[in-house]
Amino acid sequence: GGPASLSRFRGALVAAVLGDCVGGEFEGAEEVPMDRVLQHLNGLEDESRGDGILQYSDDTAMTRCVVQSLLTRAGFDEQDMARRFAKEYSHSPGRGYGAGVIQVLRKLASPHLNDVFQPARAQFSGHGSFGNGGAMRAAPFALAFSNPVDIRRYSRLGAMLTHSCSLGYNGAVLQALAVHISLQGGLDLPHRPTFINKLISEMEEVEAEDAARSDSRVFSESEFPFCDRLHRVKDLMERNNSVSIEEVISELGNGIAALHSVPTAIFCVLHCLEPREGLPERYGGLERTMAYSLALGGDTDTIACMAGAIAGAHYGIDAIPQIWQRCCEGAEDADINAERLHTLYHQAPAEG
Ligand code: F2R
Ligand code: MG
Ligand code: MG
Repeated sequence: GGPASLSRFRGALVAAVLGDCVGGEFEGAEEVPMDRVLQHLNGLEDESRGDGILQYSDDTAMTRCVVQSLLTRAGFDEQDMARRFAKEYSHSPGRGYGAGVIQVLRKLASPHLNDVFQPARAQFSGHGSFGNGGAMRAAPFALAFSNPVDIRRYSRLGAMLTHSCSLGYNGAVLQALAVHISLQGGLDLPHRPTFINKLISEMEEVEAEDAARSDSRVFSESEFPFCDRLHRVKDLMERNNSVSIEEVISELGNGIAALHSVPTAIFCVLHCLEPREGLPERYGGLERTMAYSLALGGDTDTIACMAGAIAGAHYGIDAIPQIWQRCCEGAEDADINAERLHTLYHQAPAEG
C-alpha cells in the first residue's frame, strides 16, 4: 500500500507481536544457530499446533497499554497510560518484565501518586533505567501521530513513565521515528538509501539536548551515542553480504539496553531487505527479518519485536504468513487495534 496505508498499520502492529512471541524462545541465549531458528519457525507451520500457542511477553503487554491509552484518550495522557501499565502488571506479573521496572510499576499503582514520572526518576540511584522497555512499546506513537515533532515528544514522554535515563527514552524516540519513516514509505526503493540518514539527522537534534549530553558522560558513552550506532549501521550496510553475526553483535550489541538493541533492530530490517545467504529462498523480507533477529541471540523477543514493527510498516500485513499470526497470542487484537489507530491517524491531528 501507499504511505500510511491500512496494510502498513496492520503490518507494524501484528509483526511486533509476532517478534515478541517467536523471539521469546531464544531470549537470553548466547548463541542461536540459524538451523535452530528455522526449526522453530518451521514448527509454526505445523497445523497440529493450537491457535495462540506462543504467549506474548512484557513487550506486547505494555504495547497494548500504549495502544489502548492512545485510542481511548485520542492522544497522549500520561496519567491514563501510567494507570494502564500498573493495572496490566498487577493482573499479569509473570510476563517476563525487567528486574528494575517492576518497582516502578508497583509504585504507579498507588492512588496517592501525583507525579507519574517520579517512580521512574528514582530508579538506579536516580540515574533512571537505560533498558529497552520504553523502546519495545514505542511503535504505536508512530501510528497515532503523523507529525515527527509529536512523535518525538510523546514517544519520549511515554517512555519516561518507566525510563528516565536519556539512553532509555531516546531509544524509544529512535524506534518510533524508524516506524514512522517506514510507514511513510521510507524503505521503498527510491527513498531507501536516505532512510538511515534521515534517522541520523533526527537523532542529532534529539541527542543535542542537555540531559542526553549529561547522561552520556555519566555512562561514559560518546557525545551522541545513538547517532554513533546509526553510523555503525551505515558502515555495516556498506559492507553488504560480508558481515557476520558476530560482527553485528560486537558493533551494535544484542542486549537489554536500548543503546544495544534499537540500532540492532534497525540493522536487521535493512540487512534483510535483500535475500541473504543462509536464509531460505522462499522467505520474503519480513520472514527474513524475523529469522535474522532471532539468530542474533541475546534480547531476541525485544529485538524481533522492534524490527517487526519497522519491517511490518514497510511490507504490510500481507507479508506476514497467516499461519504465523495464528500461532501468536495477541496477534488478532493487534490487527483490530491497528485498524482503529489507522482511523484515528487519518481523522484529525491527535492532541497531547
Ligand atoms: N526482563 C526480560 N528478560 C529477562 C528474563 C525474563 C525471563 N524470560 C522471565 O520470564 O523471567 N525481558 C524484558 O525486559 C526488557 C525490558 O526491560 P526494561 O523494561 O527496560 O526493564 P528495566 O528493569 O528498567 O531495565 C532492564 C535491566 O537493565 C539494567 N539497567 C537498566 N538501567 C540501568 C542503570 N541505570 N544502571 C544499571 N543497570 C541498569 C538492569 O539490569 C535492569 O534490570 C526486555 O528485554 C523485555 O523483553
Ligand atoms: Mg519481553
Ligand atoms: Mg526482551
